[in-house]
Amino acid sequence: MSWCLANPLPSVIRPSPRMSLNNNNSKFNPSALLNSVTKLLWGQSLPPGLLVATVRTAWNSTWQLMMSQLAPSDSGGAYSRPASKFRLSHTLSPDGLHLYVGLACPWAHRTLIVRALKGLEDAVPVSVASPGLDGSWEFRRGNTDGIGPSLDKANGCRTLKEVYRLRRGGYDGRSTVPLLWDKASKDVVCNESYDIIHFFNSGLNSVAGNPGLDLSPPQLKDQIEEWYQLIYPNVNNGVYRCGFAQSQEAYDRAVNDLFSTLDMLEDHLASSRYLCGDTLTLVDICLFTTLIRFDIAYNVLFKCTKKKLCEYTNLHAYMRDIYQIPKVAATCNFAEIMDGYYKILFPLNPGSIRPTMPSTSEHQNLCRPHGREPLSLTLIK
Ligand SMILES: N[C@@H](CCC(=O)N[C@@H](CS)C(=O)NCC(=O)O)C(=O)O
Repeated sequence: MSWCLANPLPSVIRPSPRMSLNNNNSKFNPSALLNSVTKLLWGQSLPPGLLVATVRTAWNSTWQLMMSQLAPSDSGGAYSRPASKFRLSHTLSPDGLHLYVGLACPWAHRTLIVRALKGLEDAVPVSVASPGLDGSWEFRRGNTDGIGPSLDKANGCRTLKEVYRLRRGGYDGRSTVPLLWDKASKDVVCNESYDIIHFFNSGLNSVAGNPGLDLSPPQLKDQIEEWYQLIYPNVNNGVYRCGFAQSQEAYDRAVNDLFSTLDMLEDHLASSRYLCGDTLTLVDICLFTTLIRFDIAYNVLFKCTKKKLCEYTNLHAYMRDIYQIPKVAATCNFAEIMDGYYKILFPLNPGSIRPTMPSTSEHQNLCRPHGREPLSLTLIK
């Protein structure tokens, strides 16, 4: 399965190019084979009761097997996200850094936004990976201007796994984005988005185009941390806890945590322009990358169904406010996000059909006035 789960599909259940249902030239067509077998056994049509019962049993067991291997969970069926392996605890030289991202990924999206707001585009070049059919990240030539899928511009690798393996000492764990790479030492510097955004905010001011912007000012650090301790488990990871829950109880808990937090944020944002008052901070960026995916992916695919984000007046306006900050919209690639979720998270959407984009999430709609200026005494720089 894809990004955001533990491991890509094991090769035994990974469709080979010849087996792919999308491959018109394929010689092996599994659905035609299945059709022939059922016709042989039962004539023109299988009795519906038998068909459903058989497929239900087979699918349930396969689904449980896939989910238990791909999305680690506790004994109660609650998703438990593996910790990032490479954390950043020291300062780094600004030379030779390279960022790897995937555009569907909310964690990588944080790093792209902070990179853009701080003016680090020249100092930290980026390679954009795309999810392959087995969910692991690979590099393909893109055809978009701006930030779009690309080849690996730092190491010329074909897959992100190959990049991780280039590091001294090798690597055989999860190959996740975002990944900050150091060309000089040929090593992974960090693969935890929260560390990377803090570093981009304050560690590269000597090479930043916008060094005056501080998204984590000293007087707000404690508040930022308090908000993050609430938002990370209940919203950022909360949507994944809903989508990857493997029991009804785990899902119910996750969905309650998610929506009670969104309700609370909705109240808070009625009188506060950003989470920490008038100042845009890192924790707003962290919340934004989940909100912008909410109605187009999580509401449907992850069963975050109690409400759509567009039903929350303040949260939706807050999201539009951030979307309209110069350079932010250019980091949001809705086609990549929708493909990334609906086409790649196979166990949650086996038919791979990508639903229509809700109109409230379209660019023109996100550009309509948010009306939040009066809440703020000072404007962002
Ligand atoms: N805690 C990490 C999470 C990163 C993460 O889970 N990235 C996903 C994409 S959304 C990924 O690359 N998954 C690939 C895999 O699990 O093999 C962070 O915040 O940077």
